[in-house]
Amino acid sequence: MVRWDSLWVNVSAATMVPPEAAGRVGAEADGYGTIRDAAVAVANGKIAWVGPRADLPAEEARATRHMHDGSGAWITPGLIDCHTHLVFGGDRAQEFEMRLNGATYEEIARAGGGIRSTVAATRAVGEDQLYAAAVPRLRRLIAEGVTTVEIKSGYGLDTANEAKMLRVARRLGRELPVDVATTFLGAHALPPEFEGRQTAYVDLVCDEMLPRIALDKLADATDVFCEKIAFTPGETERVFAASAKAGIPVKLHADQLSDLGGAALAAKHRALSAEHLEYTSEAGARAMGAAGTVAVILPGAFFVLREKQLPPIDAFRRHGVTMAIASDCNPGSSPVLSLLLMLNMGCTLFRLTPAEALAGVTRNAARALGLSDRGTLEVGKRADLALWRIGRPAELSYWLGGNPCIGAIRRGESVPLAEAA
Ligand code: DI6
Ligand code: FE
Repeated sequence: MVRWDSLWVNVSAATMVPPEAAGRVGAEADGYGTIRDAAVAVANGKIAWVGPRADLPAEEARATRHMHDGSGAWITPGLIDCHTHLVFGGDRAQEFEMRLNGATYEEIARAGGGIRSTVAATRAVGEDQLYAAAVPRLRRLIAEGVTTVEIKSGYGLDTANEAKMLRVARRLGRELPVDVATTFLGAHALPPEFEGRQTAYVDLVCDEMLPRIALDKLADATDVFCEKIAFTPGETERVFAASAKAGIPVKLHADQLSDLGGAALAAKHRALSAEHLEYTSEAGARAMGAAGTVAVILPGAFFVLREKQLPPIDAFRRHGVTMAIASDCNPGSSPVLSLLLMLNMGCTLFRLTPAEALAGVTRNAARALGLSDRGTLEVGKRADLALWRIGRPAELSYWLGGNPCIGAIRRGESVPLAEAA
């Protein structure tokens, strides 16, 4: 008999197992995999048992080290924010103000502002300062039950500064109670010193940055911003080839501002995910469905940029594309510090159902990161849990503002939320 470390009772569980698997674990096929009057047990950092409390094996339950009375709380998988740029220097509140005075995002980017101004601010600070600036942002996410977060580079744009950003991201994962998945986004923007020499910059990304970052094991994935104001599909393929050579999986910022066929390109290269996707075509959605490439939708950037073009959610549904939602936390297009707010915006702006939205920050976000050990409440998965003072799971998408998270567990250990706030 395995001795359980912790057991939660008097809880309702949104296991987030997909409807087709719900019966197997005694859950409802309601999109949340609900188990009412549930019990969840943890041993050695993993989920050891989950099911209706009435079925709890008596001997293990008695021998459990710590019993927790959930007092009617809901328990879900720990949330996963699978797309952020939350390590950066400075902020862009000033550009926010410029936009409100009439300038467009593209105009600001072409005038050397936008991403480039954050590049200057990121290059200008040392590792400790960059770390200190990121900590409070990450704590805000942790306080909402986030137990895994992805963090991209992309504001360094030279080998030393890209590596600096990724080291800061790794350090956040070591020092804060959250798992950090890192993504190398050297092909985010053309740095000013390469003006007019874009091919030479892509050479640097492929021939110097990627091998160095792979050698130092700084990146779990490689991403590219494929867009008219950034990198072409051809350049994207070069970076993908270099990443494949380094043994690093790929992701893509695709079809955010125009349709360059980014979704199909990501699918062709078996990318873990394609992200943004406002301009993705039916054919792009079909290709993603066939390849199993996850669609990461980012309502924060859509909202902040006041986009009109909606991502093709119905096409994603028709073609069986797995959909995730993320904060895209970045200083330009998505200064977002709340993943729960993204659930609301995913529903309100993109017409996701609340169940789709919650799957988008649990099971499907895990897939977008290639992590098969988390994202649902199932025996053998990591004991990453969030506890909520809510009456039903739809509340996680319903409120704007406020935070009903009353507890989080990561690898079976309690996460201090008060400190995290
Ligand atoms: N798409 C975005 O929305 C962000 N990056 C990207 O590739 C914008 C990043 C920024 O403006 O700083
Ligand atoms: Fe992004």
